Amino acid sequence: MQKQIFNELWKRYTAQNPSAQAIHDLFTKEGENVINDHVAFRTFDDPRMNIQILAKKFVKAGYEYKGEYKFEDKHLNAVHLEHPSEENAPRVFISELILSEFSEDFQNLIKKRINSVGNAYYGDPDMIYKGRVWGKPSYAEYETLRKESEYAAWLYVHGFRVNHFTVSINALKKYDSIEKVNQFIKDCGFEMNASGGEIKGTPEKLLQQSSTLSEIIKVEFEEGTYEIPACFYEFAIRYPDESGEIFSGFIAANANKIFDSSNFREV
Ligand code: OOG
Ligand code: NI
Repeated sequence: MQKQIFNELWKRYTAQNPSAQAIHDLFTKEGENVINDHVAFRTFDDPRMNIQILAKKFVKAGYEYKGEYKFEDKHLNAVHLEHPSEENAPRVFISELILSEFSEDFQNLIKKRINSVGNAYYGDPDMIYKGRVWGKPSYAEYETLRKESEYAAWLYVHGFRVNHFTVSINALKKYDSIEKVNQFIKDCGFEMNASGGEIKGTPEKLLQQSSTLSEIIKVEFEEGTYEIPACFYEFAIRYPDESGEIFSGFIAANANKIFDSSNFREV
């Protein structure tokens, strides 16, 4: 059951972000077996669509809540879920924006959009596939949101979809370090997110991560078509702790910089 969920999510993700498929296929051509370490979703903390609502589909498929994280400067809560028995089932990372911590105008703008949607979407376990459910975005609103939160602006335009898939470096043979993976990605012509350094984390912290910069795509706004960042691709390598068990959680300091992969940039 979980395989089908990730196939559906991958289809939508690569249709919008063909560079992820291209990178995946480059690894495959190198003889590598591409396995997903995790996927990530973003949402608002409104009870109609918060973390628990987005997690529904995965809980139904047998996933269990594992870790909890806080990002004070970004005004986010997050959790991660794991499947207890399915081999190679990707972890699922879900974050939510704490709306009450933003200006009144910001909150009103988001609430107006959320309220404009009928009951058809909220609470449906298939909400993870629905993308932006609140109608055509306004570029002026996108810019207003960006002043307070890049995350909010991204979510306002892209809605419920996987924000990134993550290649498990542990499952690669030839590209067995994050340095080798990053070099390969750059040699193939893709840009990496350098926020906080290209490599987030250390072997001592048991998790190292890197990511591409989000793909720039054309989006139709009320005011016309604009090019903005969509989704990125991540690479992660996990190390065993003293007892020999592979670390399975997330590291807030790393994650805080991974979020920046989808920040707005001029192209
Ligand atoms: C999630 C960022 C955090 C990780 O692996 O630490 C993350 C996001 O950008 O939505 O994916
Ligand atoms: Ni990630």
